[in-house]
Amino acid sequence: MSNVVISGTGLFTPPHVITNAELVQAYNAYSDAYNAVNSEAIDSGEIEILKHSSSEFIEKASGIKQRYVMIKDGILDIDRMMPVVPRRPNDALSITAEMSIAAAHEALKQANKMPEDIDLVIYGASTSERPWPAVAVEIQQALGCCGYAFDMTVACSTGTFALSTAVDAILSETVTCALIVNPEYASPQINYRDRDSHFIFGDVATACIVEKQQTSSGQNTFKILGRKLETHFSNNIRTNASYLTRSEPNITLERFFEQDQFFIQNGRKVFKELLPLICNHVKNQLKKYDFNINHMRRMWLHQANINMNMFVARNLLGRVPEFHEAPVVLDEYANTASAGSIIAFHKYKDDFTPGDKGILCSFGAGYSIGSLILEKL
Ligand code: CO8
Repeated sequence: MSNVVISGTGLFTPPHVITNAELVQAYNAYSDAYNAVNSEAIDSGEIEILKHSSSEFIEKASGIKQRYVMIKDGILDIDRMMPVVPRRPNDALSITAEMSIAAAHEALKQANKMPEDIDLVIYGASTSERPWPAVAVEIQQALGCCGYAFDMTVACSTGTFALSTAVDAILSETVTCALIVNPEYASPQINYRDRDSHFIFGDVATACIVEKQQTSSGQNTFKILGRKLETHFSNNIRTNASYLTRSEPNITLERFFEQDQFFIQNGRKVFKELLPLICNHVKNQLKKYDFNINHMRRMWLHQANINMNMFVARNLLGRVPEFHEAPVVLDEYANTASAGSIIAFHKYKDDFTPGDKGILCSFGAGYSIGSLILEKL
């Protein structure tokens, strides 16, 4: 067991809300217009008619009621269906750096730390605003942190994998205090013309401070008792968005708007294949540290789908969970990829008393699963 702690967390919630009803209204207007323009091809069976989306389906199938977005302009415009994100000059702060810094301020305050106390910044997200210079280095400079910084991605598990990476750096004495930010600027990566996925993601940023127990002076500190990371290759959650797209033969502008340039998943298969992996992962981890699920007051689970979370919690507990045992934030935030389990931890940890334990667990594309057993000090 390590003597490394999470001494602060922070959350940045974007300014705009899009409800299911708004999103469905835009999608349905788009599909009606598409079907009208393509009526002949639809009648001849050349292309398929686009069916309507529905708020009832979205809430029942996913648990999502709304999502936050950084920029709402353009998303509901059926001629665009993409946020209007102005290009920023090179000397302006990146949008995901801005989101990260807002979350970082809250985490630093909670941990009772100054930016100059930080000597590692990890920017972990499912998508990258640009590969270089790393956004983490930009955040390091903007905040005035020391040491070094880098970007990493493990899709939805980036939050837990980044926490674990920070623990390794601290245990190896390379750094003394790490800031991990998980800015998920998902809204420009969603195909709002795709009925199966137009509702899934929202924007958010989270932040965590990780350091040794000896250096921590925050009032809401959690010791990291154990870590377990796991990956298995699967094409069931995928994107082909890549710098290689523009070098494809006969490239056209339309190619950049094909479904594989966004997010593709076989949701049913993900359920079937990932759920047993997650349950075994957590059971094995608890066993390794001589715990069982009854030692855990709470599960801060990845927030992709309510039915998935209820399945995991029910399987582990052997009964239907109470809300406080596996709190849900995806109704308000939607799927926020790597930030989801960290939002749940941030919002639902203040009632813990010293000695209370919980498990922070993320899962998603890869497949990837990451979990940390935490104890309130
Ligand atoms: N409105 C009405 N009906 C719909 C809609 C809609 N919007 N969409 C689909 N339907 C229909 C389907 O066509 C289907 O109809 P039919 O039975 O006639 O064929 C019916 O509803 C049932 O469809 P599904 O079987 O697809 O429905 P599910 O119950 O499986 O629910 C979900 C769909 C909600 C998508 C569900 O499968 C799910 O949430 N799976 C999530 C699994 C998961 O955890 N994925 C992780 C993804 S996140 C991740 O790893 C990070 C990736 C990087 C993120 C990058 C940021 C963008």
